[in-house]
Amino acid sequence: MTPEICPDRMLARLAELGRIGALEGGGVCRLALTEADKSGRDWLVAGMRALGLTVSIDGIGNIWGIRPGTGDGAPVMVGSHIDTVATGGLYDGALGVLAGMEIIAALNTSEARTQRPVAVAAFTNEEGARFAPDMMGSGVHQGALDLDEMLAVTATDGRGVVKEDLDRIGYRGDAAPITPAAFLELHIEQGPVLEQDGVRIGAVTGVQGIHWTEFTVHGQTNHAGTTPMALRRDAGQVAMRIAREADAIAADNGPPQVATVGVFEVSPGLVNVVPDHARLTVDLRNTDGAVLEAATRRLTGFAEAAAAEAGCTLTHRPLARFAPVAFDAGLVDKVEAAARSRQLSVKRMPSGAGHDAQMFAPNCPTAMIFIPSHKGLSHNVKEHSDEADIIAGTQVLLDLVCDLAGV
Ligand code: HGY
Ligand code: MN
Ligand code: MN
Ligand code: MN
Repeated sequence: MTPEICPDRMLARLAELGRIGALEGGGVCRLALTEADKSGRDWLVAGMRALGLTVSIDGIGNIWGIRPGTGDGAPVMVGSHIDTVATGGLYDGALGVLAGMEIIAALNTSEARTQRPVAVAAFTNEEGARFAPDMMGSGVHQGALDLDEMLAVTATDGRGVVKEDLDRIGYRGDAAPITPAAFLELHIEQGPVLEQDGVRIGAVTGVQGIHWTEFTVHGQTNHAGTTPMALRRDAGQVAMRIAREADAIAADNGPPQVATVGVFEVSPGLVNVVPDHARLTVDLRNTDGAVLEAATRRLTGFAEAAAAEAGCTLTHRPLARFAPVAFDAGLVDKVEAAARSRQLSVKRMPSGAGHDAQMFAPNCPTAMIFIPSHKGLSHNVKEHSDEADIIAGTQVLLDLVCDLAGV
């Protein structure tokens, strides 16, 4: 019997996971290694076991379940993440993991045997919202990030350390990482392109480069009324200038350059006190690695000069440095062909967002499938994708898994 997706079962799982960490009024918050993340992990592991999968957990808390094949070669792996940002939606990450669960269920129901084993994975801390960098779990799993270094990472809010939080939620395992025969990730586009173009499926060609930098500025508190501007050492003004420079870089480089100041703190935060401390993060991205490197050099050089000019001291540290990644051309072709064979419109496109798949690309044939995001919204509680697109994306993923794993 040919394995078929059961739409109701797939949508029910998405709704069920969406209730874990659900926010009043909609949306989800399952920040990495929090109690909500633990609850999501517990639910997922139970679901994997109920599907008969052999579950493994590695040293950074990545979870994967394997359905055996008739042969014992490397598995075809599908996966993504179940951690979210604080203003998360139902689909970012969850879609790719739960589509994998649905594929296992479809294989089980049809009693199909695959030549290769099939694995479903959920990677730790893809978002990087609490602990930078993002794609932490998949980066360690695939050798792009060092396990001990990542275990020692302190939360950007200063509250928590990866290793302690992993131990607290009981997800620091010892399974050896695996390199699959191929890695596929189904994900919402998180941008406006597919919806604007009226296209159902994105055959993702690669992921743009990502540079995150944290700047910390120290100046001197002083009286807002009595201190002449020339005598101030105003950390807040320096931070604002750095933020404006990030904006200027995006304007000067033009698309696809993007720049985001996501964290911006000044202290002591009092109306009549010149700030003596500021901390900000800048997220720069570009599909061109050389342009991105130059952008980061321009920003850090500007920051150092601005601080010196204002009589402040400045430190900066990289929170993430990921070069652009291209996916396997043959596999991207297969994504396109699989969509077409289901009479789904499809277009090739790069990913603006980072994804776990980018960590597998250097080590095995890797590709991604996008479905449209309503109004291009994501990292927003109103994140939405149509049920028909969710099912279509899952069916394309199933067809690719059956092809690659040999049903
Ligand atoms: O930042 C990103 O692109 C991803 O959502 N972690
Ligand atoms: Mn994601
Ligand atoms: Mn995300
Ligand atoms: Mn992502």
